[in-house]
Amino acid sequence: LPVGERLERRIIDGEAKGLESDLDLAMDAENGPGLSPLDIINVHLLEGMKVVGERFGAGEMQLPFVLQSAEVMKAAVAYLEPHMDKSAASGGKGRIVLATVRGDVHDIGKNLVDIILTNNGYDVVNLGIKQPITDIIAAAEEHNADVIGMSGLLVKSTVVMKENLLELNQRGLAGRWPVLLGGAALTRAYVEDDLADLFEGTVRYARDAFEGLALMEPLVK
Ligand code: B1M
Repeated sequence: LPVGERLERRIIDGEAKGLESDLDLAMDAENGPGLSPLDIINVHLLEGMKVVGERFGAGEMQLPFVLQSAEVMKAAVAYLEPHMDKSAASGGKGRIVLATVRGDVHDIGKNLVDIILTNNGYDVVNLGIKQPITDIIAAAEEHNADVIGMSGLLVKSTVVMKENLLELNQRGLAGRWPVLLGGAALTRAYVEDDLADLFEGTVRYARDAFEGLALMEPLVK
């Protein structure tokens, strides 16, 4: 198999042995395809995760195997991270407090958002997973954030995000931080029509980490 497809298979099979040499080869322009770390992630690793999600959703893959796939994905991203272009990573463009919402453990996407924003000059305070809105607000206050970012992959998390926005309304904090939302269970319409209607501040949807990056500048202003 070509190295890109091999990497895809590694995610699907949760096979970490030989991962680093395949990643090296994928980045190698002489002996391999010379892909950028981000292309490796976006084209191959995420394709593998997509298959994992489909199989899991169809009951063809059990949870421990999904966990193994997630571990390989995380190891691959951690290995690629130092190879990424950090020429714009000086910080100072604005600060985002980033969290996976209460009840949700999925953090691969959130951590990609962290990497992309950090490498492009934003300061990211990454609170981790299962974060209640009270902790997110406290961190946004403590770090004087410009933006609050919430990630969540469960359908349940889309409800939690709505509750979080209502909590910001209730505390009179809706105008203080614009909110960026992302995660596979959200839709643009849900965020930009339904949630935007009830939130008294600004809320935006990012389909992926790059859309999140593009939205940061107008949100920080
Ligand atoms: Co879970 N899981 N999982 N899981 N898991 C999903 C989400 C699911 C869709 C799988 C399925 O059924 N097909 C399903 C949810 C169904 C639903 O809610 N209707 C599901 C389920 C059911 C569960 C459990 C409940 C299973 C169980 O226990 N029975 C459980 C949940 C526990 C909990 O949260 N309380 C669970 C657990 C797990 C693992 C621990 C095994 C593992 C997570 C490991 C980890 O993250 N550390 C896992 C995984 C890996 C998945 C799938 C297969 C892959 C998720 C992933 O990492 N994708 C997932 C299937 C799917 O998503 N279709 C699934 C890659 C990642 C890069 O994408 O996070 O979407 P994503 O991020 C994208 C964009 O969404 C965006 O940018 C990223 C790319 O650029 N983005 C943002 C994300 N956040 C953003 C924030 C932003 C901006 C953009 O700004 C703030």
